[in-house]
Amino acid sequence: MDKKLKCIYDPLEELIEYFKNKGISEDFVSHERETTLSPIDKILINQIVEGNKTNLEKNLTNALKIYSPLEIINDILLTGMKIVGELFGSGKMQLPFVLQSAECMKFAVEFLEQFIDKNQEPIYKGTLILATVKGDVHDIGKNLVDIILTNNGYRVINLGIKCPLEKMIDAYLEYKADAIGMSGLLVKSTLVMKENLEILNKRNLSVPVILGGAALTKRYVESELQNLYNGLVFYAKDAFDGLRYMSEIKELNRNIINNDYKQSIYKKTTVENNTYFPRKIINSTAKKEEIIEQRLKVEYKIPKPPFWGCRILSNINVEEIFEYIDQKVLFAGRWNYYKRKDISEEEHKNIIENIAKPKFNELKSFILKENLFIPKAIYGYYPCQSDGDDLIIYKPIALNENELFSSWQIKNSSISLFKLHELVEWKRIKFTRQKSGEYLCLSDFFKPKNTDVIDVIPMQIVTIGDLASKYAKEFYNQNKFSEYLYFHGLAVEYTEALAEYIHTLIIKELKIETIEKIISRFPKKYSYLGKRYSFGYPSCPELENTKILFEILRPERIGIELTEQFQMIPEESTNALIVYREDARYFSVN
Ligand code: B1M
Repeated sequence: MDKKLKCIYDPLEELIEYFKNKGISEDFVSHERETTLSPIDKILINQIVEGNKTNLEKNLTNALKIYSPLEIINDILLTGMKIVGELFGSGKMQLPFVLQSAECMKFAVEFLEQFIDKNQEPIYKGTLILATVKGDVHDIGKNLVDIILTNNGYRVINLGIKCPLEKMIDAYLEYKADAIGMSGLLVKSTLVMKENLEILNKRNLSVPVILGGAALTKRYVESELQNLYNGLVFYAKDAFDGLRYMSEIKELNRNIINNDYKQSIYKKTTVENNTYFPRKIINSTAKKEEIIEQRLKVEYKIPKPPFWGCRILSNINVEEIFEYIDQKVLFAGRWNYYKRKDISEEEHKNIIENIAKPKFNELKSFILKENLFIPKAIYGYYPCQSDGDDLIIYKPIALNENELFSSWQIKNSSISLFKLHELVEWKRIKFTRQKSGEYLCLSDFFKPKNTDVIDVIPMQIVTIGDLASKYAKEFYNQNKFSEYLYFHGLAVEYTEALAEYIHTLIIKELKIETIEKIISRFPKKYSYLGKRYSFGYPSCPELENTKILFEILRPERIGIELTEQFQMIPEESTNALIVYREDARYFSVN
């Protein structure tokens, strides 16, 4: 496994070169620090900041002639990590390199451990119990927090994913921890976090709690959750926020807990406004029914699907899907190479060309060689009509249950579009309607029940298999933190790309009128026509509807399972409904 995980290209070296050319490398150890540091201190600090393991053991052995192992860790190496934090905070260093420094720190600490007196208790800056909450399987956010805190001198008890509160409380009491960190990406997880805080109240526990994850907002945590919780609760937007709060909590433990201190913490941060405003505000005097009625009257042509029912695709060209990856999202969003304010367009372009793209190509070759992504999909076309906020999915009367899960073979018929009398209601998807503005609801984009015209809804579900998650985890377990981030980021964007590929296939197969025009504008991505809506996203937040999609497509056949909390296993899987109409657009119902 070790050999497989080795990556030939080292973007860190590129960045160090790049920073060196800008004179930043020499500046890692500031003048103020420099006066109190010996040459070996400086060498080690620089190695941590640069994430450079070359000769590290030799240099640590030299340092051991002067210092004890704990002095090296606490006074020298942690100074390096502090500088890393400062560089990250000021936007001068990006996440993959922070992780490379953490890797170097971990390596150094593991080397020094053999020289630490076994009877000597390790000294930690503090202890955090960390877990992804009950029902949520997201791992990477929590693991990044673990990496950053552990390598900054904290003890982290990582309890894993889907963690019940009782387990966190037991660990909190056992380790006499300073705080509990709860992570979760799902909207549902924010409710679990709330429930957890209520239970902590009932148990008379007022342990400081740090919360993190995409569905949380600062406002929700610092107003609603703080109002109900007897202890302190903090919102951490990233791992370094978690680090900062741990240090504040430790400080707090040293002070008497009083409101002044608590307020001083909150004053430091401004509350974001995450309110959603509908794109188009319609005359508020217009009645809801009129607005919806108008929308339903829009004339449009219903495309003919090439088949009804579904098809399984198991032989997808693995390499072709890489073409569909949105590299901007991958590089900026997943790998953190976004355009920082302090660098020019030119410099950012250099980073993308010389660091991000070569890393992409290297990982791509590695993944293809080792067959790590196995893309599979089920997609299909179904007759449907809307009924208020619901979408009715029909099945042909002529077919029995077993015949529904492949492309439909209907005897004595050359069906292009169905007639209502040939169908019977099969499933019903309940959507949510906006409560104001345009009163939009996804069902409005399909022909209504009273028209007798049968519409078509394409559906899809894709997965890249479970090897990707296993490999990502392997990088993490082997302390290859930056590779973990790169690999995980690429795997999730590849999953998105696969969904995009199937979406495009559907648009092509439906031969929607304007496709030629769209193709000429976007040689690779034509999915701007029609929209892909995934359950759990703002236009259709009802994650539980995934169950209906499973009943229609039966994705167990390509290895996808659904958990009780409507999460798909393998993690790198995603599903969607396609609305083919040109006027389809994304909106939020909340
Ligand atoms: Co999707 N997804 N996704 N997804 N996805 C989310 C999570 C979502 C929030 C997007 C959205 O609505 N805007 C949404 C969930 C909302 C909900 O619950 N309803 C969502 C959805 C709906 C879905 C699907 C259900 C869509 C569908 O198919 N119907 C589906 C489910 C997949 C499944 O069941 N297996 C799905 C699929 C996917 C992909 C496969 C394409 C892909 C991978 C998913 C995966 O990794 N399991 C994916 C991705 C990439 C995302 C987003 C865009 C990014 C997630 C990520 O990897 N973040 C995400 C939206 C978003 O986050 N903006 C989204 C990187 C990670 C490092 O960040 O975990 O936030 P994060 O951790 C950060 C901080 O939050 C903080 O520090 C960390 C490091 O800096 N932090 C803490 C976190 N915990 C902390 C604890 C602390 C301190 C700090 O304590 C001390």
